Amino acid sequence: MVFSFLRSLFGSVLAAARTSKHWSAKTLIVGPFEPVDGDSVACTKALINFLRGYGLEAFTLPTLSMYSQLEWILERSDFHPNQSFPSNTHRFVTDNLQSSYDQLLQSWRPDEIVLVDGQKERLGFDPKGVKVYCIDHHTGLGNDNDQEALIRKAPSAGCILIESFNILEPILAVSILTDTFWLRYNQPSSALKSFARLTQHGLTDSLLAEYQQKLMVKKDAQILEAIRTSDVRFFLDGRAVFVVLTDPSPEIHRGVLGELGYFCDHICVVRGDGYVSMKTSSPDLDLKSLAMKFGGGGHSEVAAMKLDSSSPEAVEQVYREFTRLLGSLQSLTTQPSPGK
Ligand SMILES: [Mn+2]
Repeated sequence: MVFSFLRSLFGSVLAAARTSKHWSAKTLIVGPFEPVDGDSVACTKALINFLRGYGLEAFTLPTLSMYSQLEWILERSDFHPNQSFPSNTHRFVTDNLQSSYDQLLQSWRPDEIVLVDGQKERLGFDPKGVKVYCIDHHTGLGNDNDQEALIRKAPSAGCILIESFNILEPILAVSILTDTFWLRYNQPSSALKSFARLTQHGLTDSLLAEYQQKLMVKKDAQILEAIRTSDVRFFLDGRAVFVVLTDPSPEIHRGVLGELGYFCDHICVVRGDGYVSMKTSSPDLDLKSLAMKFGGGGHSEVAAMKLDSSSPEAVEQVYREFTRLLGSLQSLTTQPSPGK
């Protein structure tokens, strides 16, 4: 008893010494109510491990949703014993965050709630007077570093835990892989620096291989089959693709977009029922105005429309407009530089 009190006291001081933040004796760690992703879940787990390592009390709440490829990260012991779950479950989800929180308060009141990978409006429940501290890398409203938040640009919230709080739990590899799409987007070289720190503190090849295996999304054979049997036209050296699906299923449509998004920068997929969605990674393209010609809308980088019919004529008209738009992009990028 005395020992655990001393451990807790010294833990608090030690933890504070290694970071700019004073950690509370009792902390509830949560991600935003949505999205629940590999960044928010891995950060939650890392902070629980870190604080408990200093003898402090730390728990999390169940989430509104959980992807099956992420549910291995949290364990029963990450939740307060008083939090009730159906006995046959290994999925720690709830359909009411407020009632889960209220249930927790009946037996354990945190000194502080730490929200990782989101800001206060994404807490998703009334904290009932408990102070909330946010750690986030979404800097839409600017940076922040005070008693209530550390918000700054970073590849993932996990990178802020690593760089600013010296939290080097190997599980943070999941945060980095998720938010950089396996080191392809969102400041990948800066993410690599954070990754390197994890490898110096216990992240081994076998651990990383295990994480990656667990994060793998099972391939739906129907999606690969749809790509194999559809009218798929690649152009622009394979960087652009136009697909005509016969299937009207939105699930297949979304799956095909996701799959081809791995290989192509510019995608247009026509669904069996005439719904068309388009996506580009180029800021120089305006897909919205193309969609508007067909009565649709969206954003310049993601847009959609619904054709009156998916007749071959209507589809070919979309194909012509899409390739023409991309042709304008190509002439932009292949223009000879001055002096040549
Ligand atoms: Mn994130």
